[in-house]
Amino acid sequence: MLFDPRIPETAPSRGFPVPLEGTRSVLLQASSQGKDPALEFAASVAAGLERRPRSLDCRFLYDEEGSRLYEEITRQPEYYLTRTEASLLARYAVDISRLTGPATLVEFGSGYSVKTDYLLSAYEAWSPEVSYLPVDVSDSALRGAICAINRAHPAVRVIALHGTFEEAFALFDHVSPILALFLGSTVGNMNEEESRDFFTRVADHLRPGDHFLLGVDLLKDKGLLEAAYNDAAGVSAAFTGNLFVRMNRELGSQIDTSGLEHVARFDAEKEQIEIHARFLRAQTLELPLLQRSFRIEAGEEILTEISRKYRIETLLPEMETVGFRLRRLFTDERRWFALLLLEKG
Ligand code: AVJ
Repeated sequence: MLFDPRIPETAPSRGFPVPLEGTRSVLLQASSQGKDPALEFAASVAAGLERRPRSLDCRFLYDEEGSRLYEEITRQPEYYLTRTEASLLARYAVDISRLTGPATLVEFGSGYSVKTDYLLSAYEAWSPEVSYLPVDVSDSALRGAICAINRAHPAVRVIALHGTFEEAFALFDHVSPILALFLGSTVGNMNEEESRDFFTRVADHLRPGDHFLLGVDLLKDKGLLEAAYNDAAGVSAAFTGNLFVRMNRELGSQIDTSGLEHVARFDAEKEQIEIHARFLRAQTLELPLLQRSFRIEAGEEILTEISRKYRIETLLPEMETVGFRLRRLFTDERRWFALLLLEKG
């Protein structure tokens, strides 16, 4: 889905809706977007570099270039996740809409909303005036999504939220019934505790009878998993490197990115892919905003992302514990990916 430059750039707006000219859509800037973003970014980086092992918040991977690179990852032959999930949505969107009945679609981490298309088409059968609330930290991806949806689904009302998942919960009180979407195994970026907290928050903000559609990548052969995160074209490597390009640009961190290597491997015990930037030689990472610098030694690895892989038999009880019951499980013939349609009890 291409970014359409016709979406007007809006004046900086904090906490109030920006109507997008000639459309029925609005782009909301969550309140957190009003604080000093560079200072917040710097503080997060400093905290991560003080941790051992060192790690960075994966949320910052998704600036404009990062969102674009991730979209390119989804088209790589080795990256089966998006393709497999899209085929499930294509096949089952109508079944899903029949199981939930009419609903407002709220999507966490919507990106360019490419896969959501199938669901929007299915829900348009109930009424063409579907409301769709995408939530994402990438402003450019949201604008691209709004534009594409306006074109493909002119009757759909898009209320996009540029902000964190946490800020989306405030919207839940104003819409019902809801189908909350968390697709693409994005939950895999969260550790066990973070995902349990997140699911609890989702359950707490839904009303009985609301639904939650969760897409997860299932545990599979290590070779297939590692190939997906080490594509031959090098897009995954560029995606990891872009975090440092962004830090150089926005924080003045002065890293020579040619001295970094992308390392993604499967940890069989933790059942997760771990992605790192390995420093081929020692470098000093500067954070002038905080007047701090960090010496990174040759061979050191900084964790940029985890991507957890799931077993239905452990995930399902976890979802039940926080207050969901399974309506239906959709999975492909190879059992590579699963969509869980859950109902808030
Ligand atoms: C966006 C979290 C689903 O974990 O597969 C892909 C991110 N990073 N390749 C994933 C990612 C490198 C992706 N998610």
